[in-house]
Amino acid sequence: MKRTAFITGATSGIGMATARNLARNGFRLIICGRRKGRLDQLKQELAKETDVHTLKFDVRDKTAVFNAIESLPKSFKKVDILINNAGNAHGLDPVNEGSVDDWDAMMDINVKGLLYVSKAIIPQMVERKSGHIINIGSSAGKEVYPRGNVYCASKHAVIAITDGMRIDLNPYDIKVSAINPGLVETEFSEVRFKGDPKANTVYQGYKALQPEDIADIIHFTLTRPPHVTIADLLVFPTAQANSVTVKKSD
Ligand code: NDP
Ligand code: 8X3
Repeated sequence: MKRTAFITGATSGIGMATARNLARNGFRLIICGRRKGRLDQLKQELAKETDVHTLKFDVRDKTAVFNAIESLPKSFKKVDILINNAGNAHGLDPVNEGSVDDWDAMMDINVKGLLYVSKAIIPQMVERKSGHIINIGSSAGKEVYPRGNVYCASKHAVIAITDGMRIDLNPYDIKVSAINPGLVETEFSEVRFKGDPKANTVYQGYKALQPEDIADIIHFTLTRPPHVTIADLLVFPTAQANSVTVKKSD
């Protein structure tokens, strides 16, 4: 029977590539984001391959999260897979110059948003004693780099929450995985730099990971046998050795 995957942040980057990959590979999809036009367009594209339902909500809005998930039609109520992917960096400033609004956005979206969505979906997995949660962390959750401060903190939190979920959900046979990418070429830097042209330079001079690379890894993670859980995976582009060491051509 086809499994149903709930993907947050499916309107762009890693989430969108994952939706495409999973549709191709026979998963049913619930795709989420704030940009309704993009959700509708993606649904139209993927409906040729699988059943797709869209949910428009901001993960920061607790009520909206619970209402959206409660509103799922009967045929989409059973969620087998939760991919907590929605998130971004906002700003790249030293902590003494950082914007409080940026800090709020990162903690509210990357950490609390992930918790709200998880809170709404985990009970049915517990009841059924099955399910798979994949949280998209980051290499920024493994180390702290200059000016990364609060983004790194939010991703360290994602990894800690993932470990906590794996422990607490262990009695219920629920798999919990963290996938932690290094540099992936998406809209991530456009958001981080708020439209500043320096966003364009982040992926220049080397071959960054592509969102499809992460989608492949997510598909691999979801298709291991029942006794195998990918607990925590770190992936870099070959040109990258850690957050600050990237081999670039001149
Ligand atoms: P994109 O900016 O391309 O995509 C981000 C997605 O998150 C969009 O679909 C966006 O949808 C959604 N999103 C952002 N804020 C909210 C919100 N408040 N409520 C609901 N959805 C939201 O970036 P990526 O694909 O790169 O990022 C996906 C994840 O991967 C993030 O968690 C990011 O931290 C992580 N990551 C990215 C890396 C990179 O180098 N690109 C490396 C490591 C991790 P919408 O705007 O429609 O709401
Ligand atoms: C995104 C990768 O290096 O910008 O999580 O933090 S990085």
